[in-house]
Amino acid sequence: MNAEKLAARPQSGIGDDLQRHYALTLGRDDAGCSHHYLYQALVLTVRDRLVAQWRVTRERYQREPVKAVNYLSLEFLMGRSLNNALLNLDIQPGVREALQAWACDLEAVEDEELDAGLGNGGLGRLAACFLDSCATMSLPVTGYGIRYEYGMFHQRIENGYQVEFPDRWLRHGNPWEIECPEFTRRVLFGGRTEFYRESDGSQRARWVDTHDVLAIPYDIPVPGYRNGTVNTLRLWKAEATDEFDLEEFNAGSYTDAVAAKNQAEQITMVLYPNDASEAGKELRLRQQYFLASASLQDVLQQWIARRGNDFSEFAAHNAFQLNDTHPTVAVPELMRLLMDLHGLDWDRAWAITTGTMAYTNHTLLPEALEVWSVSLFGELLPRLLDIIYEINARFLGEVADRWPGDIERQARMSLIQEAPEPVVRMAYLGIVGSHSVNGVAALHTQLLKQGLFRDFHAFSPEKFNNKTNGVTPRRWLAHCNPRLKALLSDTVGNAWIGNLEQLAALAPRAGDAAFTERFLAVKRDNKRDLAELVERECGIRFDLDMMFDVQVKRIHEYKRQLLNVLHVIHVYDRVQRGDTDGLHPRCVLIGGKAAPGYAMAKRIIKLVNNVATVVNRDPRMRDWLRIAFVPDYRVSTMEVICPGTDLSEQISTAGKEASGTGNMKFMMNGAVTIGTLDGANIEIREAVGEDNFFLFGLTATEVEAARQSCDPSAIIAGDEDLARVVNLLECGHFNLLEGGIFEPVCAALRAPGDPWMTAADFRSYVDAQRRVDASFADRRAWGRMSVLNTAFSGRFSSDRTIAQYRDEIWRTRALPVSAHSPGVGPA
Ligand code: B1H
Repeated sequence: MNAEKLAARPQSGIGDDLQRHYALTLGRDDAGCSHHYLYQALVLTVRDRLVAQWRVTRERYQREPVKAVNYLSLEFLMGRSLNNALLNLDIQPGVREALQAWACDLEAVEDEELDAGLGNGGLGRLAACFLDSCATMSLPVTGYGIRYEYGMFHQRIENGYQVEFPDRWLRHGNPWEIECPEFTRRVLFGGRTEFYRESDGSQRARWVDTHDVLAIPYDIPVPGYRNGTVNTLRLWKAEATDEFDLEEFNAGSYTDAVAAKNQAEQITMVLYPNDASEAGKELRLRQQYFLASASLQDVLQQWIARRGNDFSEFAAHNAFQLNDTHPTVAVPELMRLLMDLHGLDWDRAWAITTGTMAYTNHTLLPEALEVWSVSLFGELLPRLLDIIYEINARFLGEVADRWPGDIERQARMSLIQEAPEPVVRMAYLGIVGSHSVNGVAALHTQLLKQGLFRDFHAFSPEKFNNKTNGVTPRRWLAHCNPRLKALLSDTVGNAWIGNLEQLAALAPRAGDAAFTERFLAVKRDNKRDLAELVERECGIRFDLDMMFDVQVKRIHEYKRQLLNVLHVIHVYDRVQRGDTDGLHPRCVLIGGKAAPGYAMAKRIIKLVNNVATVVNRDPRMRDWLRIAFVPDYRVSTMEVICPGTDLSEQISTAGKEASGTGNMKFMMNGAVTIGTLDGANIEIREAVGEDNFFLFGLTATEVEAARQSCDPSAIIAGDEDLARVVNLLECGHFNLLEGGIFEPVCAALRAPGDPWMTAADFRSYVDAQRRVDASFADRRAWGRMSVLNTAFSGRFSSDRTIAQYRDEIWRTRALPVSAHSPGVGPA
């Protein structure tokens, strides 16, 4: 049947489909409703509808020669998909009605869904928001990633410490995915390069004696917002080849054969849980190459199926966006595929590679800058190492032409760093192999150009551009905050869901007392939901009249959860001393996961929990201060947290947070920010106006200048409040029965030249918090600020970000599915 007809065919009713899937597909008896099976049956019901539109979308893309984009990422932090699909397909009312027959409410069924936690934090969630925007804007964009058996670990808190548990998210199967074994690809590892002469005399290379692994794709539908488009997220699973087994088998050992199978399948077993730091493990490099190679082969095969072996127009019709350096091994891999398998010469292959690749940088932190030891690289991917050497030789030749005799510059810019041991610099490979290099917020891009990538900027300034991050307003407003959604749509109509800039029409209402009261009433109801979550998860009661002050994100020293805790201790100290003048009661919520190997981050979690124990059980604090650490922070908990937050803590050391995206989610939902001039905070403050943002702290330039000479102990001695706080910490007030456990934290705080400048920013932070207290006490003033934050959050929609990628990097255009409205978002 033709796809349009299939999609347009009158569907049987949702209720009937639900019954059918429950009873027949899943084979369950009707007696009593099981939320678990009902969830499965509902997903299948929704998926049937998506599958039909999916095919229409694919055929639409194939009909027109528009450039297709492939977003390569080791992480896609999708969270839950059911509610999002219902919202985008506009079938929520029908589903609610159908569920009445089962005497079940939709929320209970939705709660059955486990988060797809295939990412660490901002970088992975950004990829997920981008997919949503691309589908909503009808752009031909495919996500390529890894189908990890185990996603981000689950965090429990035991005796105040983080304990990690594996995330077996596929335990009950994944009803969203469709396995496509017919598109299996073969990925090569190990072996060696063999050079030979072609019959025409040309020299060629092939990669031989390899150990191969199969890549099986699993496709997940990505629906656009009410536009008939369904894009694809293709995730690869590793499987052993049959020969792999046979080899070992013939050597005589059945058990060795099975073990070898395991080794191949290890590749997609687990997500590396490091946010902003590189472990340098061989398995990680295997994952990276596995993704890059399978995805590139997939795109090339699709091209060949339609165009044959003529690649002259390939770059005009394909683009690859590299999400950080993690997939940049795609650069030499595309060269290899084009030269060794498809017979192109170097220059033609290089033009195609640089013409299709674009690299996004997400961090300036030195510990996150990926390098791979040349020896490991050469063993695992020998043919790629040859190609990298050749890329480097040609590139350094060009550098030498531009700056004759400047040997130092050549050493600085080399893709290979020689000392202390030779390593491949993946970021440089990304830059040299791409036509576009972008940062993720204005300040970040500027710092890249004048710092980390300075030489490369001097060499090819035209490559560098900024794309400030954004988040999808479908999930982060329409779905997660139905009360505010209703109020906004009631006030400015509902077109904001596809064009967030329209929220600016709210601004004139910020001064309208009746409107701000309604806005604050929504906030209060959302605070009730959040308080329920906190009570359920932490056993701590949050009082709705108190300010909800929230910091949720990965735990990292540069994000300065410690500074937040110092402020909490300061408030505790003030209340104890009866110094409550101008103080406003607060409930402080902190949440986030620490990388399992990051001892300091784990100790900071312990500190938050110990401070919480002392504060929450002190009856004098009751009316002033509560603090909770929410365990297992993830996408689905943020969906409850950001609508119920009053104050958003974005307090990283200036120059360290590339962008941040939680800051944008809070802003959309009407939280006011206290923050430094870092990442996208700067643009948030610009958008909302400086009067509606609580600014504190050193600037990035000041941090750079002051760091070396920074003497925290002198600062502590010179600030009475800070001295008292540090004394409470150092005298063991929060660890009376656990001697010395916070010594590393105290030592870091006092370390001369502390790179995080915690002590240096304390005074400024505490002063800003005093201003927050004063504003919060003035209900009208706070309501106004809160409304304006939502009103001016339009530019932080990922639709705006994607429109910029589309026009300035990808140079592609929308292919809206007919009979539906054209793609939304800024033109
Ligand atoms: C960001 C990472 C990251 N930057 C290495 N870098 C990883 C680095 O597994 N690894 O090896 C994983 C993640 N993540 C974040 O990206 C930035 O810190 C945020 O500021 C930014 O908002 C986000 C999205 O651009």
